[in-house]
Amino acid sequence: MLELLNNPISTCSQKVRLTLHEKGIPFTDTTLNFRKKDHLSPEYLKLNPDGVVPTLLHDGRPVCDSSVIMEYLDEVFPATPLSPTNPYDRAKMRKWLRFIEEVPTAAIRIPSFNKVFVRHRRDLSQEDLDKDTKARTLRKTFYEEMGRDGFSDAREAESLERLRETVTRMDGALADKDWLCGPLTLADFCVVPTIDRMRDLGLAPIWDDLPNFARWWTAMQDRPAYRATYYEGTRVSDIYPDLKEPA
Ligand SMILES: N[C@@H](CCC(=O)N[C@@H](CS)C(=O)NCC(=O)O)C(=O)O
Repeated sequence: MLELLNNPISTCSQKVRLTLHEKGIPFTDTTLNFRKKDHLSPEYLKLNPDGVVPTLLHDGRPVCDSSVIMEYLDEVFPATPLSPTNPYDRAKMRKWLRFIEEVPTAAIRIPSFNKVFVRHRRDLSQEDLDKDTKARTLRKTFYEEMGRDGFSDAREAESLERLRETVTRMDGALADKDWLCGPLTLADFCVVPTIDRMRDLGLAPIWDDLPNFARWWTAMQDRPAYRATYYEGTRVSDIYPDLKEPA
């Protein structure tokens, strides 16, 4: 009944897997291979014209965009609710969702591509590089800017500043509660993949001085849904061993 077309290391996919596991909803986990460009195939583009993962198939009908999918799942499967019932509190949760999409989710792409994914473009001929860029439905200009050498130092610094702003804002919100909105909601799960990726890229020192944030992060990692989402092969350091910290 539910099939998630996704990729183990994709942060957007992880948001949805966290939600499915937390709510205890069974689903078929189908991997799209980025290297083989499964997500840009004509067949997949019919389901998701943006050519990105994840896409949820619910009884064969596609639902696209990770935050939309999270809210959809919470509406269609109301057991274990992850959204406040009161409209004002729900608006506050959605504000977090929008902020997370606009700021940290966009920001983490820069260090992720600079440190990890750009390596696949380094040895391409100019012709193949242009072909690879043109194939991107949603982010042609992003790939153009990245080129074969990655984003500039200024872009990297700006992204790190935005990530720092995110964890600082979270630390403030968590001063008087366990989760971002009080009870555990979609907002908490929405930001987890960015934080997990930060740690995987060696950026955890950014939150060294933020005790409320650190408490939230420890509690999140204790959840069975977190452990189910991050199986072996879901982190960039699982796939690119040079990213592993020396023992
Ligand atoms: N707004 C979309 C963005 C999805 C997105 O950017 N997915 C990335 C992986 S996290 C992707 O498929 N990238 C493929 C590519 O860059 O070619 C969502 O939240 O679902």
